[in-house]
Amino acid sequence: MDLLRDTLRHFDTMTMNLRRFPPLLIVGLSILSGACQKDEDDPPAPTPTSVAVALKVEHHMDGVPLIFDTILYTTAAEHAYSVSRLEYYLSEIILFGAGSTPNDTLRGPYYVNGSGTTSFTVGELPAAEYSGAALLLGLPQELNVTGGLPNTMENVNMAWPDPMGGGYHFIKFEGHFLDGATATGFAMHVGNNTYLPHAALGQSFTLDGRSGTLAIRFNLNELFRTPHTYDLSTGNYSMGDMMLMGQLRDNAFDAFTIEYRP
Ligand SMILES: [Cu+2]
Repeated sequence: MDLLRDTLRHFDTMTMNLRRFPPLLIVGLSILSGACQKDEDDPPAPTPTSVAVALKVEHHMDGVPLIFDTILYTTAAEHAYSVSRLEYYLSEIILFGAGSTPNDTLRGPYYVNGSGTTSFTVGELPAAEYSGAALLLGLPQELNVTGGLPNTMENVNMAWPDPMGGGYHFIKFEGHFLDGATATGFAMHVGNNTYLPHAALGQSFTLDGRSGTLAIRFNLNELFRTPHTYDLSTGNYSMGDMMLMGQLRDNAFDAFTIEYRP
């Protein structure tokens, strides 16, 4: 009985409240509920809109993974070589949309150390199809000035000397190669905006809604070939040498590939 009385009282209050509503508002409410009704007939919205993506950089020589300090690899000019240091920046990674997918850009810069930091958080990217990517091996012009990056230990160690133009090394790639029977050191250092390497990554990929890893693979053998066959025996120290830095810049164009692993 009490329940019934409560319900009746509640109903009464509702009618009272309704009576107090201005007529216009009631008309408005009816239109709104009508609109809701119509929405239910529409097809459901597509589900995945963005995907949590981790960026990972991998290093290899024609498919053989990079192992430091071991003469295990061969340049196009037939020099056996090892790697003792690999540090560089990646920036302005443009993911090219396919079809109606817009381009997306991971600006970075990402400081990569082959024996240290190779993974990065990039957050969410639109779930869609992509036709490939492009990137800078180094820094965009506006950051490549002395003091252009935060004064972390890594960045300070990557500084390019002011007398040589300032800014930062784009890459430090060092090791040893066999010149005849003699193991000789090499240092491939590149800096200066003129020698900033641009790379094109032609592989298409799909972010299908499952979170995963966007892998950028750097084939270091490519730095020694196409279009220039780089000869370590006549150019084992590139820093400040316009011809050698120009060769490394050009050769880097096809040194990277990209793939997505859900
Ligand atoms: Cu240097």
